[in-house]
Amino acid sequence: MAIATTLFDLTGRTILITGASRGIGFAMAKACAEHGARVVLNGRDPATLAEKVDALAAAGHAAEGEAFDVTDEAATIAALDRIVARHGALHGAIANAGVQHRVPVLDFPTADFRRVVETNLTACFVLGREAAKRMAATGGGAIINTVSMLGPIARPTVPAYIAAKEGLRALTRAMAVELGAKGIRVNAIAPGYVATEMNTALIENEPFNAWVIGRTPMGRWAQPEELGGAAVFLMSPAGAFVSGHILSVDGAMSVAV
Ligand code: GCO
Repeated sequence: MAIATTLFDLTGRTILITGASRGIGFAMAKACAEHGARVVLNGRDPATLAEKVDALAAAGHAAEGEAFDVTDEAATIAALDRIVARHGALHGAIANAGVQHRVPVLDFPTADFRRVVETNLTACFVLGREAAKRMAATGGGAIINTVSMLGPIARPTVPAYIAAKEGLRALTRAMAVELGAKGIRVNAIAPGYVATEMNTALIENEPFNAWVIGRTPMGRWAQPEELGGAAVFLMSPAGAFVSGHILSVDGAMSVAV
């Protein structure tokens, strides 16, 4: 007989997810909403964001949008203040927004390196710090950073992405150790190769596609929806004593030679 449990219940929790107009971010937002959370989706383009918010609302979920560029610190702070003003508290934040830039390292422009680090690392720091301030004021919360399988291991032509994502792993641990006393947990999710828009060029590149399929013990790309459960777990009572953790969702690719 199934036992009713609140272990993965997010009812009553307000959770902001950045980069939620598509891909992993939208999948995480949808999964959290399906487990009872009020989700606040972030994206840069208001129209695209509204389509996704409307889709979740049409399915009966509590969903709203906050369009801003995560590299704009003032806009990030203003959005967090609006969320707390509307709902009284922020219980969760998923710093998921990220960019990719693929150029061989010897040709990699400094400006592009700075841009990738700004979005994939610094913006996550700002969101985490500002979210944590607000969470601390209302009893605590949970932060998740979307890192990558890449970081501890690397592949050619994505040096900025790898550096930023590895730095974000370290930032996750740094914030976890400082914020535990305030009732705030900080974890990361490390996706492997996921079939998202950011990776379309890779999927359509037959040799690369074959390499991913061959190097992944589960023999395929992940679907974005397969990242949702990890976010629910780390946001929910089931993860109540999990902090400083990097949760891999990569089909065992990172542990295979
Ligand atoms: C790439 C991909 C990767 C994936 C993911 C792998 O160019 O290799 O974009 O970075 O997105 O991060 O874990």
